[in-house]
Amino acid sequence: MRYTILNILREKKGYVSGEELGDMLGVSRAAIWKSITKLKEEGYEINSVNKKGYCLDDSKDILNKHELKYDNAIYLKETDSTNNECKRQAEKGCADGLLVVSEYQSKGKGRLGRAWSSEPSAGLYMSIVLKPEISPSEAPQLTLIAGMAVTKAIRSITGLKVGIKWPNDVVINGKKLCGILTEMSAEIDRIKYVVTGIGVNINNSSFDAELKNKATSIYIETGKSYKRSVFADTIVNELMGYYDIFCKKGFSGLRDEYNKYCLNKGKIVRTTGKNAIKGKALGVNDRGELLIETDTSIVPVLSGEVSLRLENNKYI
Ligand code: BTX
Repeated sequence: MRYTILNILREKKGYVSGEELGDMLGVSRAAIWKSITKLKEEGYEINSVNKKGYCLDDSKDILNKHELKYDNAIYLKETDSTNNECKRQAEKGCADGLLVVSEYQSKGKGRLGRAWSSEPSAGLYMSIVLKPEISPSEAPQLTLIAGMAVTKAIRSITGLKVGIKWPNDVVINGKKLCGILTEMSAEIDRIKYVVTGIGVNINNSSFDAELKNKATSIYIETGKSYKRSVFADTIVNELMGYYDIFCKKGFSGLRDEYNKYCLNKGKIVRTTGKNAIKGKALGVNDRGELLIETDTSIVPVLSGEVSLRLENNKYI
């Protein structure tokens, strides 16, 4: 009942008396008061004024299952990692497209064993289980489409001109706003499931010393607070739209759009590790590999780390 009351307060946008709410729902004023108390405990800001009733301050960023429009979702107050939770759900046989969103991750994971800093209630931490009929070698392409979904969502909600640093960092002004981690469970030629995890810094007002030169948030870039639920829904919508095209046409159907968002394109990049190469990035090919033009040839880089040289000669 409390979410029906919430919806009424949201629609009315002003004070609604306990009596009016009680009449609408066929319950006592005391029952309304109880539900309002519950909503307040969940973090909703509801002003109560004698003789006027209740009024919702709808500007607060509250994340819970009710705030998400996407149906197939699990919301958790806390988990070790939403990727881990998705894997547990996938092992139990969950449906394609299950989304797990959490307020906080105690062991948020980055790639290659790195950690993802997950400030409670500030960032968006979510993962989705996908079961595409593709070969394991094509799975990294899902990371690319997740990057496109986040980029498109952030651009449409905030107007910020964010872009993708291949393969999967969504960045602005040389700082990381979002990281994506794709993990899979597969047999030799068949994927059982893929988990794509997305972490977006939304309302973080600062980062610790270790991160402050390389991380940023939507709040830091715009000076405005946003509702994480709006990002969650918009990103999932965009992702499912791209996923549909991907399942029908493969990554080649999305390559040109990815290249529009890809910040590496046309820039000098260098790969890291053994046999590192340096050259001009030409964008990605139909398999999502980054093509790097060196002095002698064009080399497709399958995955891994690529540093991107910015105008100020710094690499990110
Ligand atoms: P990555 O390995 O590319 O990036 C991790 C690196 O980024 C860290 O070593 C650190 O330098 C930096 N970093 C850590 N936290 C942050 C942050 N909040 N903002 C910016 N930079 C940061 C990227 O890995 C993949 C991250 C995926 C995170 C999501 S959250 C939901 C899901 N669950 C989970 O455990 N991981 C994914």
